Amino acid sequence: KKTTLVLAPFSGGQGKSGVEDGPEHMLKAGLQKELELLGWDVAISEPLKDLDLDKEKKNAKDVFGKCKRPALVSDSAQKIYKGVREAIQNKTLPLTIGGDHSIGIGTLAGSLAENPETCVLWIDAHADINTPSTTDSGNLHGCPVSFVMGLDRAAWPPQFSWLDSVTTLHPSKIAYIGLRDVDVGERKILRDHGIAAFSMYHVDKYGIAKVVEMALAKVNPSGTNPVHVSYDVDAIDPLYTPATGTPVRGGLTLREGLFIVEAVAETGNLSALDVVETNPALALQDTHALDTVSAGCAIARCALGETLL
Ligand code: DIR
Ligand code: MN
Ligand code: MN
Ligand code: MN
Repeated sequence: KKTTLVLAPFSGGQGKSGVEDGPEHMLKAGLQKELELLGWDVAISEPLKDLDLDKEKKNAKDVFGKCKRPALVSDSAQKIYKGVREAIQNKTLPLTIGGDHSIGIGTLAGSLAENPETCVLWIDAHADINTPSTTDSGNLHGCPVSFVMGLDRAAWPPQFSWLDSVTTLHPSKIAYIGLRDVDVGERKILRDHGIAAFSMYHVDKYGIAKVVEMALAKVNPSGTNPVHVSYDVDAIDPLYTPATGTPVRGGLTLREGLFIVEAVAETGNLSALDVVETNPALALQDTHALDTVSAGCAIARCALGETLL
């Protein structure tokens, strides 16, 4: 069992600084050792190492229509894309640690390039499926899914043309769990494409075990395809993960949040994991950063089999 920790200390997909420190905090909390104790060989990859993120983030000219920092987001996503591909080519499971969720453009594109059959569970309070036309905030961390699906290419900032050669994600191959803050334009996209979206309503109605079962049955009916889990820590209630950029109350309990990845681990189909949007700088007290970072580490451990005895 081998995994590559792909470090993605990136904040350009949204406006709050501090989310770029997520990877460092998770490593300081002992993530590598924890995974080794579970029997994993752990390699580390730093695809953004040569990028001067501070300098690039201040480039006021990097805008396209409403989109903020398209050149920086695209460049970083492409570097992460290459890092994820390399991890898979090395026969390791890529575990990408963010950073904001715009890095999902790179991680999902990497998975799809290596295996076009890849299906996706997107665990999030938000749908992150705005397009450059529908986005209100202009923050590209609210748009990664639309890029990976190839929606509305005519409206794309030109920098994203490298995605043209990558297999797009078919709408039937993604399911959401944890939604509770979805923009009007996003609702229409979800409906028009018949995308499986399990909101907190469905979690309350059916229970988390049934929801995960339904989500997996929808995206991976044969049960034989690789599953990429892209996990935004804001899916979990801010009681447990307060240090994140866009917290929304009424979320998953910590146990529900961990159960999702435990259940995916149990299928044996997990092919890649992202853990994103941990922002220790937004903690109002010490416990906030610790709780959020330790929840992020627990997501990784559970996905990699900790609770399968
Ligand atoms: C909102 C918020 N839908 C946007 N998205 C967030 O900016 O497009 N995603 N926070 O994680
Ligand atoms: Mn979110
Ligand atoms: Mn919103
Ligand atoms: Mn997200």
